[in-house]
Amino acid sequence: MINKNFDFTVTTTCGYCGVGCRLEAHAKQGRIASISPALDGPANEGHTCLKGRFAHQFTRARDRLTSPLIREGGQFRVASWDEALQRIVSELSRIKSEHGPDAIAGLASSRATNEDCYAMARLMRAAIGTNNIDNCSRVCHSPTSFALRRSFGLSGATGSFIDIDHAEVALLLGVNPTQGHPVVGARIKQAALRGCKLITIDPRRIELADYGVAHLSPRPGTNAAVVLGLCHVVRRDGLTDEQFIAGRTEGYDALVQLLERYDPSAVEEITGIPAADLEHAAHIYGEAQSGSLLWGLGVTEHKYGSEVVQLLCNLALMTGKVGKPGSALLPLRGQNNVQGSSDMGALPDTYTAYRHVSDEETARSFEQAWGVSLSREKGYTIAQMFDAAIAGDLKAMYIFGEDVAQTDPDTAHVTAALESLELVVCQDIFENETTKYADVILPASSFLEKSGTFTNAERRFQVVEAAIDPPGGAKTDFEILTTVSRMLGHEMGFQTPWDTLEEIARLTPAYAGLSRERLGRRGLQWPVRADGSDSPTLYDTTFDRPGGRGQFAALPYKAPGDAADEEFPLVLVTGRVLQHYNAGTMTRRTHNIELVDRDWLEIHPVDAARLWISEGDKVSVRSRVGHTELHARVTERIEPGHVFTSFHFPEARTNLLVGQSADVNTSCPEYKVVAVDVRPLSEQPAFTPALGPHKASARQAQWSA
Ligand SMILES: Nc1nc2c(c(=O)[nH]1)N[C@H]1C(S)=C(S)[C@@H](COP(=O)(O)OP(=O)(O)OC[C@H]3O[C@@H](n4cnc5c(=O)[nH]c(N)nc54)[C@H](O)[C@@H]3O)O[C@H]1N2
Ligand SMILES: Nc1nc2c(c(=O)[nH]1)N[C@H]1C(S)=C(S)[C@@H](COP(=O)(O)OP(=O)(O)OC[C@H]3O[C@@H](n4cnc5c(=O)[nH]c(N)nc54)[C@H](O)[C@@H]3O)O[C@H]1N2
Ligand code: SF4
Ligand SMILES: [Mo]
Repeated sequence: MINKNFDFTVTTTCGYCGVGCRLEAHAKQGRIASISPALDGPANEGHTCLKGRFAHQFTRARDRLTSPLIREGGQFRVASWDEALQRIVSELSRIKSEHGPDAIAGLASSRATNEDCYAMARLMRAAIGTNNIDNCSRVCHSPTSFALRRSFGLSGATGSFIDIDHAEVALLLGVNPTQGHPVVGARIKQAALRGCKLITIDPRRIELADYGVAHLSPRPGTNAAVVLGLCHVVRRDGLTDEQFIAGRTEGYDALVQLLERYDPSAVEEITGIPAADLEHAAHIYGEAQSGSLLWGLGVTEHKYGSEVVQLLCNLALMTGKVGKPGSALLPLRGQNNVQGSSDMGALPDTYTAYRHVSDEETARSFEQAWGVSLSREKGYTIAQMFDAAIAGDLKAMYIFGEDVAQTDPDTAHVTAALESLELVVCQDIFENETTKYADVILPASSFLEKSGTFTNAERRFQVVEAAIDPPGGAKTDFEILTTVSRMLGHEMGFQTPWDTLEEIARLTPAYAGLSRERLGRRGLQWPVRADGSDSPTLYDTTFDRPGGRGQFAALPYKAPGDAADEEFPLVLVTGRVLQHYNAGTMTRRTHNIELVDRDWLEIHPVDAARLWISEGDKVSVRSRVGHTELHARVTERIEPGHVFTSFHFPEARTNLLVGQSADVNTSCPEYKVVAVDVRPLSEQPAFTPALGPHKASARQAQWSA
């Protein structure tokens, strides 16, 4: 408990995005009075964005969950903790004995701490006895994790944000940092103003394009061709680092053969990027002594997202731009702790530090520590959980801090799955779209009300310190998860999150040197060795693969899972805006709502004119799987033929439009390519002209795999 009689300040870590800004939270009489940036925060160096600094009023929103709720006769009623937990434990025990442990699944929250996520994974593995545990990295950067492990060995950025300051060139593919990672966005702007050459590649003219030397605007879903084209030119024009290729890599010959097909004019056919622009960009990157690659969901949330990340790794390997200052590969991981929730083993196939559940030595070490026997079979991914629920094989889901009914693709499928379950438990700080399907709702704590660690997009473990108590009868996630486990008969033996951190370090060689004291104010980047030394730069001498070499991947371009046609002539891309955060539960309850009060549909003036749509009009948006209504914003930032919207407001129901297509290796949804038909609703003209198929789709169809 925090003493409310004193005003005090704690240094903590922001709970919104993966930048990991260090914050000073100033509390007065048990409420957050204000937040300011910590001047020594390594990722933010005295800066924050408007979310970290100002968006904290949600902590005391009137509709915060403050007591457990139980569904009875179709309605929720307030219940005591004892009753709610008893209900959960007796139902889980019944389902386990009737259908086996694999009829139960859990989701860990990438908004919560490493210690919470570790406890959640342990709850599922040890107390329930299943590997059915996943987190929202699945719908986000799981392709990055897969690809980096294949190409280089480890699932994390190869360097740090500070590499941007030392890079001669920064190439951004499918990432929009001034909205999604604003403090990194500002760092990139400053670097560009000091002379760093910026290349942006995005179907939208993102803000950073205005600071760059080249902006390429590919058709959505054609990144593979773009990157293969860049590699083609780099090789053709002798910009490769032959010594690096010979000394530190393998598999180059197969790539060279493949690259022949991707000359700039062939790439122009697929992507729509003028050949000369591609050549210009390839030369800027290839000729530089140092260069960093940054990417986001515009790469990963595609049918071949994981393959495109492997292709980006090719580009870095060919030019020797990895493992040295200024030459980093920086996937801008999304949530405050999505790197950490995955590192902690909240995944269906891996324990901490990505050690496979079938690895005998690892599994035995956890069996010994936890005193139970553990399954060697990998569990369900999120998408498989929903399919199994509909098929009747999955009976219960414990959903900790994830709003799947708003944020997962194909909302109708998700809600059908939730409806088929016998037990849905939601542990959240607010009611959301998913809690509508819950049987029991548990009131939990936000990042300002708990302690532990988050791991940012630089692999940096940083301390989180409570500034205030959870409101009313809400409890910390850590207390709830350890209690449920105890009631199920598995005592974890943790008094505080710091005991959990100690266990994580003890059972994970890659995190062996972690402790609260060593993390101090600046944190440590994994691997953290037993002596406490850490690793800001990976692969400076060898890669983390058998044999120590980086792996080239010869992967051709293949057409995306969806494409525009006569019935659905526009391609919808979805993403985020600066003012709101994912499901929006928190930012919609702050003053940010006065800045942006809805999800807008961005449309190019040419398309708007042809469809008789004006700024602010209400429009109908229909895809192959669903339909919704949005307000139009006419802007030249988007290319003709494409439309864009965000997914922060439940009223917009953006994910009704997204189908089941997903990354071939990781099942990350293809949120970024959805063929749609858009029509005006207000002041409907007598005749509504349909837009003919965009040229892009015809060309893409020729390249279909
Ligand atoms: N303000 C705010 N910040 C956030 C979040 C938030 O909701 N709000 N969410 C956090 C989370 S969870 C995440 S994962 C990150 C995501 O951060 P980003 O990765 O930056 O996410 P997006 O804006 O979804 O997509 C990035 C860009 O990809 C482009 N794109 C789409 N398709 C393609 C394509 O085929 N090729 C190319 N080259 N580009 C394409 C889009 O136009 C968009 O500009 O942000 C985090 N930060
Ligand atoms: N169309 C479309 N859909 C998308 C995307 C896209 O680009 N386009 N992006 C996808 C991506 S990258 C992601 S990561 C997902 C994100 O999707 P989600 O993970 O569902 O979204 P969040 O809003 O980050 O958080 C989910 C829930 O956690 C709760 N919460 C926050 N902090 C805590 C805490 O400390 N404890 C507990 N118990 N609960 C907490 C919030 O109230 C919220 O209900 O959305 C995906 N959905
Ligand atoms: S940039 Fe990200 S981590 Fe930093 S204050 Fe903003 S939301 Fe928080
Ligand atoms: Mo994300």
